[in-house]
Amino acid sequence: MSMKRTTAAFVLGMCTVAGLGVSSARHERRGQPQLVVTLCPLNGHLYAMSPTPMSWSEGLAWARSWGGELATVRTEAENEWIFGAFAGSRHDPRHLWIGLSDAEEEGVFRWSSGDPVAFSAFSPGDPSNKWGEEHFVHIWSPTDPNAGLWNDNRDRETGRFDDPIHAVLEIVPQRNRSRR
Ligand SMILES: [Ca+2]
Repeated sequence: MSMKRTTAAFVLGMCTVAGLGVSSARHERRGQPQLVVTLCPLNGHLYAMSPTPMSWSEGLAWARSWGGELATVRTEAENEWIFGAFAGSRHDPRHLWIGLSDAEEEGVFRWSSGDPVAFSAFSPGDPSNKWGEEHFVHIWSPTDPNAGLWNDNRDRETGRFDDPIHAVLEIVPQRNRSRR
């Protein structure tokens, strides 16, 4: 077994078991469901999936209500990790909203976090802006031929094959400190 394969297996194992409740006072809400977050060992950021399908706009509001943002995807490895952690399976598939949108200016995609666009993973033919109405980006579900790649879509709760679209929240710990 190569060192590379060993490392990948270790990372996958950590991602699987690293679910933990956010316990800081900032995120605690008495009498309401706690946000269950998963630590990504690739970057030390915290991620969570919306409990129900929702539109991109609803997902952004939900993420910000928890002090986060819709996920900003910076690398192929982060994209693959998010897909593996939250997209389910072919038997329980979910599309996943990420923070990318060109709603403000057609053709100019920006992250809701304000971070620079340093990586993209659109599927062949996308962004298509079908009917001039697709301004919000999700990761294709496991049932799609382009599973794991990105599509621009309308601000809606379901995608191709009527698979639900859930939002992915990202919290960057110590965002305001020098640690990246
Ligand atoms: Ca599209």
